[in-house]
Amino acid sequence: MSSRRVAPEIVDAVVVGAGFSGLYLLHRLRGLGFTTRVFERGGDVGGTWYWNRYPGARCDVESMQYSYSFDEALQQEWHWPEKFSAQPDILAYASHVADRFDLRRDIDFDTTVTAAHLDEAQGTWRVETDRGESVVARHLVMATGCISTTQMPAVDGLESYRGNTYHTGQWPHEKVDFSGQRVAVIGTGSSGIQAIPVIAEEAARVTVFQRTPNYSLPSQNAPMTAAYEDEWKRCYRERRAEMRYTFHGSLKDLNDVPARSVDEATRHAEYQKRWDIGGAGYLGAFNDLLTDQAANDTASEFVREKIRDIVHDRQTADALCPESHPIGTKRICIDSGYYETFNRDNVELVDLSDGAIERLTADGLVANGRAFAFDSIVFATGFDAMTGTLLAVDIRGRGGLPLRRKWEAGPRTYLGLMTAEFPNLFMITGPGSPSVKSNMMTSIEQHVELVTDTMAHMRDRGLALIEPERQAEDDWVAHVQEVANGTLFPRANSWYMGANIPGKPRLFMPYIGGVGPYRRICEEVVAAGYRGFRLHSLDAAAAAE
Ligand code: N01
Repeated sequence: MSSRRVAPEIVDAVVVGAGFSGLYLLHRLRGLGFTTRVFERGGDVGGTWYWNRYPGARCDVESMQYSYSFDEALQQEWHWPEKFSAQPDILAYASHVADRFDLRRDIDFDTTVTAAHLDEAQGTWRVETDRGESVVARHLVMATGCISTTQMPAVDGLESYRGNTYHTGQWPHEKVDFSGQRVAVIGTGSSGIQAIPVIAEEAARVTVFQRTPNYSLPSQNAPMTAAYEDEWKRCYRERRAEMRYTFHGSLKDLNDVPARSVDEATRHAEYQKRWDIGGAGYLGAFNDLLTDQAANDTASEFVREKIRDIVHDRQTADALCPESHPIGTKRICIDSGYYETFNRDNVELVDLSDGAIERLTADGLVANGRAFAFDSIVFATGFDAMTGTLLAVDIRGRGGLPLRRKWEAGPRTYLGLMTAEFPNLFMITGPGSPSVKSNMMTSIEQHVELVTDTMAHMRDRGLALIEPERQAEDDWVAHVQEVANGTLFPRANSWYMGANIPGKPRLFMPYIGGVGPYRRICEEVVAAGYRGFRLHSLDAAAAAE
């Protein structure tokens, strides 16, 4: 037996993640002639849609807009059955894309990237996986998604509970049958709000534990009509081009006047119209809802009135009415029959605003001093968003600097794309980019194209390394916070602010300056010869040390 060490394979790019970012990256990199390895911790493609299989999981961006635009034939041939797509349909789409472009052959599934260390002398990244493989890459692209590391609350007695536990973000692949069961759902964010109505139809009893009430708007979901689909497909080219420069990366009807520039009846009619249409377009009713508290109050109060109209029990309705944050400053929820579910005999709301889940017991839990028995407990308790997945990998840049240490006080990036001291490490929809404050598909395509074009640019000019200048990064970090501070967003204890994770630095992580304006900034940066980035050959890098 030989003890000779086998040199690790060298590729142009390692991509981490085979969700919508990773799939498009692989397709583009291949087209440009770059050798690529993709590592994916899931058993198949789909990313967030692979993991989030909980009952009722559905996208809250309209199907015709939540899809790739890069291939005309693909967007013409795919049929979405509903206005808002259910998780199985989106996963089927991801799978179709993987088949259509023959992507799976370059993806290692069930493989977690554990470490990535920069080799400064070689200008490469050594990437390690939990399968013991080591790959050397000229570029490392983290396509790990923004909401992919689940968060379990630190509750005493978790191990002692003998029933079934589930997290919405790590749902089993086989059908979970709640028939006849007493089920607890902890958490009332987007996931809980989608799951609760569906679970309530099946289970004997559902008890919802709510720490903070959320605003939820009806999706008014409906089957796709041929006329609507045809119209979109006919206009796809122009509409996609327009979407790229809109504020949210999607086409929404924005009413560009302040809320209090119209009288109360007109305002009410505008809210009602948008409530009836359904979806997040409600927040486009007026142009100052997220910057002016008094304007926001009018939109918040309209939804509270709706809750009180829908929910029969007065005490439950009051408990469901959000008061502690302005509407839209936590991710708005979009539901199918959420508030109506509390009129069912088998559903109970437990308000934790003055209490807490104290501990889990062998047969249930104790909350607000009361003991409950459950067959199953569903944790809809969210994610360590935006940074959790990046920091779970032991990433080390120049001088062995761990990314975790560099980001101790919060993520620092230039354009949400790169971070100084970590050359050739790209993040798709990273912190400091519009990411979760946009139609993710639009933002993913923009970043994938920017990263792959940049790699081609470097190759054509014989440049080995790219990294942000420290000053450009400092200025961008300050700009991201300045823009956020001009809005109502910092007033909410949201995961945008890192507030859901104990000890996480508190700052607004996504860029709220808008998808269109952000894209223009990126275009200007590139046109100005990658302003704010240092592009250089390996020799120049070594000489600069
Ligand atoms: O997670 P969340 P999510 N005791 O963090 C509660 C996207 N998404 O999975 O608000 C009791 O929003 C917590 O309470 P509080 C979307 O971007 C999209 O629902 O912190 N409760 C909160 O109610 C979304 O925003 C779609 O006080 C506890 C809930 O758990 C993001 O994913 C669908 C607790 C967590 O809500 C995350 O949504 C689903 C505790 N110890 C998700 N700890 C669509 O496209 C936490 N909570 C539609």
